[in-house]
Amino acid sequence: MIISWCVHADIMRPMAESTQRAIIHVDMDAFYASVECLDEPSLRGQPVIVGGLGPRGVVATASYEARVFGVHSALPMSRARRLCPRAHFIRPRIARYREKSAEVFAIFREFTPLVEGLSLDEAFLDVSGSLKLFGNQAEIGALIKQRIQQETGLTASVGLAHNKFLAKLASDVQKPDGLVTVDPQKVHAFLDPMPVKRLWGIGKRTAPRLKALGILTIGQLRRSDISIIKPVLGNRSDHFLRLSRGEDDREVKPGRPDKSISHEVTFDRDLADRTELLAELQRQAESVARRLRAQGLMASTVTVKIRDPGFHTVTRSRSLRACSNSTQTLYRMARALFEKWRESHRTKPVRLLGMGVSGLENAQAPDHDTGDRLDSRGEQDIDRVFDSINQRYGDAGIVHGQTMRRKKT
Ligand code: DCP
Ligand code: MG
Repeated sequence: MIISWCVHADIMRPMAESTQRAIIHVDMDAFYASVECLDEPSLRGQPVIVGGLGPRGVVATASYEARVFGVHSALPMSRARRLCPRAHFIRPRIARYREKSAEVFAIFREFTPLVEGLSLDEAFLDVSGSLKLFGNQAEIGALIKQRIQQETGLTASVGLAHNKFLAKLASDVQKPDGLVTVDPQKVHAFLDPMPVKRLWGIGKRTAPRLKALGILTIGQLRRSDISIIKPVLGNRSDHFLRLSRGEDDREVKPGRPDKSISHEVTFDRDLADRTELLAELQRQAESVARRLRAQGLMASTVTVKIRDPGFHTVTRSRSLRACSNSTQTLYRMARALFEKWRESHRTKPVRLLGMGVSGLENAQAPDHDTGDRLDSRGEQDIDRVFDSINQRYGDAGIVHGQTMRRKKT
């Protein structure tokens, strides 16, 4: 029995180990904005900016027509309005983006079970085992792009390479609607001219220190002696040298894009009132818990994020005794974390408040049925009623009492 399984596994093993892997990275173009243009055709070809519309909102994304004006993700919305006043400004509709994301991911899974979602609009695919079925890697890449376009009405940029690192860089170099292959023989030609900050982990702090050593490009890093870079890159020097040579042996790990779910809000004015802050936290717990339940998930850790008017941000996390997706259980933990912070910041106003969950697990896992649930039967029943009403009447159909109070004030 065991022997036959081994033989079978050998036959089934994708060509990965004998030859190189075939990795595809797909990233949707201006994702939120493109979905808005899809649903409202009059927006097509126009500058469209999606993000928070309040006085302190930030840009989630902008259509390529708006990017020409210098608008990009994470820019304060007030600045985006100055840069491109004639743009269409739209509040995000995450539920709708999730629907489109699910359509795109369903297409990925027709080509390979090895799909690793990184976010709603981005995934790695290992198609090493699919080559005989669908054609060579470039053909599969083109086919995926075509099917996304035909079936979802959206465009994607696709990178093809023999590892994740190169595939991800490749999908980015010809955006939007790009299709770029990194030839394994021409890895240095591809990487060498790129700035060092294209390497994962080299950011605003490290790049200037490398620059001081005369290292601006990946090529210059690749040719550097490890003793030169060690004072800056420390025990990660080897890792970065490997990346600079285009080496990366991480596998595509199939899994869901949501490793965490969170909700946060920047208030229009700083808020110091405890009741109002707790009401906001309750609303967030409700939204996060509902998303968990909708995806059949439970979380093991709750995180609260608090930013004060001086932009000092703290996050506080704690694990639950057992996984949960109950609004009240998540809220109780978030409230406890918040109250703990408040003990030492008694009257400090809050600029941003957020809560999130991580350590996500399938709610159907057997230990959850019989396990040590923190949520009472009654609370689970209430959640179910809320979910069904919200499904019929939209997200704000029904909210907990405390949330209601905040909405009225
Ligand atoms: N997003 C966000 N806040 C950010 C960055 C992104 O809310 N700071 C959201 C909006 C994006 C989506 O995530 O539409 C995907 O992020 P990408 O970085 O892939 O950006 P886009 O898909 O919008 O544009 P691109 O064409 O550059 O991929
Ligand atoms: Mg994208």
